[in-house]
Order: sequence, then C-alpha cells, then structure tokens
Amino acid sequence: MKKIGITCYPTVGGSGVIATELGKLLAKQGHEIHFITSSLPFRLNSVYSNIYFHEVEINHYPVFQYPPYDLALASKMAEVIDTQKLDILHVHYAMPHAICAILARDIAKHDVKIVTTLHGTDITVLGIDKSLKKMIKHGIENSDAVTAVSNSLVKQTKEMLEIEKDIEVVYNFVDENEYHFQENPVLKSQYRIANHEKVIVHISNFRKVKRVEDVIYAFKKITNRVPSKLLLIGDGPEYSEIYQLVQDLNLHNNVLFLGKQKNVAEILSIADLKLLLSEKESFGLVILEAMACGVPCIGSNVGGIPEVITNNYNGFITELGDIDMVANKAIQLLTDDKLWQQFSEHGIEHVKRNFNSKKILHQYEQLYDKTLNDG
Ligand code: GMT
Repeated sequence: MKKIGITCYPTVGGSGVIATELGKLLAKQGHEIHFITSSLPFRLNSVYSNIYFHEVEINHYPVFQYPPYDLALASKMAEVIDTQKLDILHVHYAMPHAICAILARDIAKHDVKIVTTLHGTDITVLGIDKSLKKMIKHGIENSDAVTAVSNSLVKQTKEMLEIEKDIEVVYNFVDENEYHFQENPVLKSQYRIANHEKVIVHISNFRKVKRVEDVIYAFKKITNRVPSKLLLIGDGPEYSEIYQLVQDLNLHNNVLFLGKQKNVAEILSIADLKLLLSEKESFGLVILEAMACGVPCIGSNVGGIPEVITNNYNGFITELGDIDMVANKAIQLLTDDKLWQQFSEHGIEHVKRNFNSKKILHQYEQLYDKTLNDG
C-alpha cells in the first residue's frame, strides 16, 4: 500500500471532483491519502480513517504586495513529503500545482514521485498568457508521469507546448453509487413542471467558454416545438448576462435558474436531455454524470466531448455555434420515444463499460506502480 499526496483546487469543478473521488477510491483500496489543499475538498463529506487533510495556510505579510500562495503550497508539500514519507504526490494541473510539487521535491529529503494530471485549464491559461509557456512546459516535463483526461487534450498539449513527453490518457469517471437514476415522483411537480413537459438541463460554471447563450437560443427553438422547461444548474461570471437574455427572449416562465446544487443526480433523473455546447472542453464530466443517470446528451464537436458522446448512438454531436442543428437534433430526440430509450440505455451502458470507477482506479494504480518501479 502506498502513501499518496493529492493536490487539486478543492472548490466546485470537475478536476476537484475527480481528484477527491480518486482519493476516496484509493483510500478504499487501503492506500494512505494526504490531501494538501487550501481548504477541505468539498466532496470529502464523511470520515475516512486513512484520509488526512493538510491545509495550506497563507499568511498576509505586510511586506508582500500579494500573498505567496504557491510558495506556501510548495512548502506544505515538502513538509508532508518528509513527515508522512509520501511515495507519490499526485497533482491536478501543471500550473501551478506541478511547479509547486517540483519545488517541494527539491526541498524535501524524502524521495517522492510526481504524477501530474492535466484537465485542460493549463492550455486555457496558456491561451490567455503566452509568457507562462515555459513554466507550464517545465511542470509537465519534470513530472515523473503525466496523464490527461482525453486524447484531444494530449494532442493539444503536445502541439501548443511543443513537448515530446509521454502523456497517458486516463479518462474521467463517475461515482456509480451517486450517479444513477434516482426515482423522485414529486420533484417535477415541485418545480412546477407539467407531466407532459420535457426537461432540458445545462450544468456549468457559467464561464464564457461554456456558451450558455447558445443553450438559451437553442432552447427557444426547442420549446416552440416541444413543450419543455430548461433547468440551469451552476453559477459563474456570465450568470447575469444569461439571466437578462432569458428575460429579453421572454423565456422567464420556461427557464429555471437553480444555482449551485449538491444532489445533481436527483435533478438529472427528471431530465430528458442535457446540453453542453462549450467552445473549449477537455472532457465534459457533466456529460458522463448525465449519461450515468440515463439522460441523453447533445454536445459540441469540441475537445474531448466526442470521446465521451458517441454520435447517433448515445447522444448527438453538433457543430460549434450551430443552434439550428442543436434544436433539430433535440426535437428529433424528444419526439421519438424509441430513439430516446435507445440513447438512454446506450449511455448508461457506455459509462459502465468505458468510464467506470474501478477501471479508471486500476489505471491510476498501475501508473503509480510503473512510476515507482522506473526508479
Ligand atoms: O470547465 C471548467 O471550467 C472547470 C475545469 C476544472 O478544472 O474542473 O474543467 C476541466 O476539467 C474537467 C475535469 O477533467 C473537465 O471535465 C472539463 O472539460 C475541463 N474544462 C475545460 O477544458 C474547459
């Protein structure tokens, strides 16, 4: 059994979910897990005797204009490597977590291997600030092993950073105990949705790249043909723009803003369709969560989305920004019960076969073994 440190952004977000769920799965296998994060990961909601939490505290010294979070993290990592004798430090994101881990490895006396998982945000950061290229490249090249959540992300990372290093694809997964169809006969009526109305869902952090406005425009076309309601789950920078758009399009009676929600599987279980029309998406964990609950998805032909949705089998892939295509496919699916049932069953099966937690856990454990054996 190994001692494994994990660093991620512990707040809401796919990478935080994956890092925390992986930690829990590894702990169940008997490994000793040490989360090194700025706050308790939000999915760490019960007591596990072999999961420890090391909080990174940032002091606001008057001499510094900015509190040095990354250095505080590196220092905490080095402390945990030495005191706990970590075998592996698994960090999520090259920037800044792999950089901090490399610094911590230099500082620590105990030998540790660094595994870095890329979730796409490093590439987004690079798109905004080219001056960080060498830093991100350094983080990846000096990790002992690197994984990415889709083939598309591997290709993009190698092209943009001009690196040769092996990057293994380890897909994201869902916690099957949480993400499955959960019968709740009253929830639909509690939201004042009529029985005959279809339910369409969008879940995101409302960043610009999620193109929530495309979801709204597509929904307008759908609801003109199929009586339906749109549930928007999540919150973020574009929230008020979207709220205004919904008012302007006179859709306020049909669009429900639910904000951040905890028991998403229960809401997904009343949904008939999930839309993710992002312009950047290295994987799209919310698609997997929806599929696991039997909800067919329509996603844009971007990044890792086509690796998660198999077009015309368990959902539809549409071209970025093609609102008509989204609406037509949605109407086709929502008005054909047989097709809907097939997609729903294919989706559940697809998640079980390709993205089940046992399979992905095994892939990570094998990678840890290989990294440690490579010396
Ligand atoms: O999408 C976001 O804004 C959040 C971000 C994160 O760090 O959680 O998501 C990224 O990682 C997820 C987990 O691997 C992926 O499912 C998302 O596709 C990816 N987001 C982007 O690539 C934009």
